[in-house]
Amino acid sequence: MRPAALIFDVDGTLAETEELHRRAFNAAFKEAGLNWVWDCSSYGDFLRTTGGKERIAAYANSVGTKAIDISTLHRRKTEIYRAMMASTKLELRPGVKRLIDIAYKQSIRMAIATTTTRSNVDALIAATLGGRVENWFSSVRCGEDVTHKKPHPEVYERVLRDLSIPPDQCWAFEDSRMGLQAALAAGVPTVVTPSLYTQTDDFSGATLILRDLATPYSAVVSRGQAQLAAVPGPLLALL
Ligand code: XBP
Ligand code: MG
Repeated sequence: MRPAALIFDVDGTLAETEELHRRAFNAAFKEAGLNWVWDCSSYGDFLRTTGGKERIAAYANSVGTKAIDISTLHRRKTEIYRAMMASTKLELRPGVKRLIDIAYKQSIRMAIATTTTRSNVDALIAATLGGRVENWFSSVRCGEDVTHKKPHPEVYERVLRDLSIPPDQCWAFEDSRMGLQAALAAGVPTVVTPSLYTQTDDFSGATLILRDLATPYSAVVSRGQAQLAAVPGPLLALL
């Protein structure tokens, strides 16, 4: 069925941003005099705590550090992330730009449902699609807009309310189990493109699991389930 709206997650779905986030967290920790280093092998587990502030709080708790100002530390991480974004030639994942262009031409509405900080989204869109995020997406809901972050469906519920479109007429695009759970709990059928840190997540319930949005016949195996999908051609020009 032709969708009435496309709802995109940001980190891992529009672009492979998590390495930039990880480096920004580490730089902020160093500046603050903390001897914390989040390496690649642990960061996948840390991502199960969605939201940067929540992730810092969970880590501080796990290592028994009490006296830190999480808001200030996270604000600095966000500044560093934005500076890194400006100096890195980050690209959208394969097929994303084409899909957005097709949806734009066909007047299919587009939205963003993310746990990340709004200014990170502004920076990513300016660096990749160009211009302001509102030029492309008619609803943009971020970490600041919700009380409960993914896997809670709140961010999707807010987007659906903005769009006034029933969930089953939308398609969500996610890269992680946490994101998939949020979209499904809001009733939105979901296409998953696993990213760097989510290759082994369990994507039960996804409508499609694809290597990316450009590659047809992409077989993706996640926790024992394999799907061979022939769809892309950016999602067969939205059917
Ligand atoms: C992924 C996240 C974010 C980022 C860090 O968000 O969980 O927390 O890792 O961003 P999504 P902040 O996949 O929903 O876009 O530090 O700004 O939270
Ligand atoms: Mg994501």
